Amino acid sequence: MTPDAAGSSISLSRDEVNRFHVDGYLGPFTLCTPQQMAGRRSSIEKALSTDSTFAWREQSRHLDVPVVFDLCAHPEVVERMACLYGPDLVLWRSNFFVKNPGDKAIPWHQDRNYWPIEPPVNITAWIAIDEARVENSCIQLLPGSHRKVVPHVKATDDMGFEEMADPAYVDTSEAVSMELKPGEFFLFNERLVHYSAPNTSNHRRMGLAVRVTIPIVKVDHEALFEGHKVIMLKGRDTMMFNDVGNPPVEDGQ
Ligand SMILES: O=C(O)CCC(=O)C(=O)O
Repeated sequence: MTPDAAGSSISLSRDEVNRFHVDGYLGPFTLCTPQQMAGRRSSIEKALSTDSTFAWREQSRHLDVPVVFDLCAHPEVVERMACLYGPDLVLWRSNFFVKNPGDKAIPWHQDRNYWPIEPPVNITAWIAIDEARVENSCIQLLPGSHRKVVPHVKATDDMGFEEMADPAYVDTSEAVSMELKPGEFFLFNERLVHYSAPNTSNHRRMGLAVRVTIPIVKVDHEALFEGHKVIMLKGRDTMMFNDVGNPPVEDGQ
């Protein structure tokens, strides 16, 4: 698939762009129907049961699994990102977040705290592979929290990350639960404070977080993994700061 949907009619209204600036997130949007996502799910599960040639099983599988790359590069995602971050878009990472029944909480955090990119500019599309509801720990977020950088401290043992936003700086009273059907996604900024609760339900919740930046940002490839490369999703690599690779190809092509 050609990721660059030239002439695409997918775009954001001025009101939606303003809302992203005010709230730090936007959505949900539809990438595909739940039935279409069901068709992709078994390929994704198969990929997650095999080792990656690049990193660990759940990270950056867009580099070796075409169905994952196609989700990252989907025009419904890329064209909306372009309305917010401009015409040149660089895919530098993706992560599956698989939350099985009983899995721990992901603490309140800002993504920028953890990332080897400079300056820390990123837009994420979090795509629901499974249904994500409050019961099975959909993402919760704090509208407007992207306006300041929050210090992070060592996380408590009941959390799935090693660091978390300092609770003294986080007011969760206005938290919004981002419930999504399979195939829906939302967009958020690298400073938006977000969280997901322990999965106390009896069903899995899997999502794919697609991390996209712009050419002015230098990615520290070595801090990620050997052989790490970015892939242009749209436009041109105007700065040539990063090692650029190609999308994966289907077996037999
Ligand atoms: O899926 C989750 O539970 C957490 C996701 C997250 O923290 C992220 O996409 O940045």
